[in-house]
Amino acid sequence: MHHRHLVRILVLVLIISIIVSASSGMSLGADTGNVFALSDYQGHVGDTATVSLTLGGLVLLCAFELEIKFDPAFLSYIGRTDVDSDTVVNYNDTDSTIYINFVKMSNVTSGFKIADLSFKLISKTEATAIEVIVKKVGYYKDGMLSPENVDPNNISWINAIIVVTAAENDIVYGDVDGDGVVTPKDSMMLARYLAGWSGIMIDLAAADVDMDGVVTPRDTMLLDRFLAGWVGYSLPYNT
Ligand SMILES: [Ca+2]
Ligand SMILES: [Ca+2]
Repeated sequence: MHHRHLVRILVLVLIISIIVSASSGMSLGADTGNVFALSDYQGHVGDTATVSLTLGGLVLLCAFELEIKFDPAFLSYIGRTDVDSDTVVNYNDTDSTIYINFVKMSNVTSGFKIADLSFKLISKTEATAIEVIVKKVGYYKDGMLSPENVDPNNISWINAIIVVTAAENDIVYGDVDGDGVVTPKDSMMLARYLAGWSGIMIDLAAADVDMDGVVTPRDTMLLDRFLAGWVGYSLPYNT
């Protein structure tokens, strides 16, 4: 009886370990192709945003050409700050396009950082994208560059989403949704954000009403007290 119990536990452990290894394999294999990705950023007007351009997925590339486009109404390109020695970065300001060229005599591997690109945040916006466009790719096989062997369906790209909030000295504390006034809607938005609702874009600087650098339920509480007119609760709340 005791022995059978032990066997059952062992079988259970085996099944769990199979599930765990299968799911970790799945997270790696979620993208079976190559992925060019730009990291997201959130900051104030006047800040410098640095986004990393990386290559991930099942990587077998030795050459590629990318175009990176952005909206000059919100961002201005400063330059590249960290770049692989095989990467060439050029910028054309007439069409706000950054041209990335990469050629190496061997294939690069997953998790490869291509370059860091820096932008000045010039105007407030909830979300503006820095778009990656893949023009050409190629990989090395049998000592040959084989651009024709790359299936374009195996290449995907992830744009950066940049959120630009008001300049730091221009923050309306409590104006979580950025419409210029502090209302119960701001409290609702903040509560939803903290509850992890998806698709909630808030002004994190304005939401940090106690200015401790993090947005927490305490900020909601202070905002609610301010909205309810409690004595001594002005925003930002400094104690
Ligand atoms: Ca508001
Ligand atoms: Ca806070």
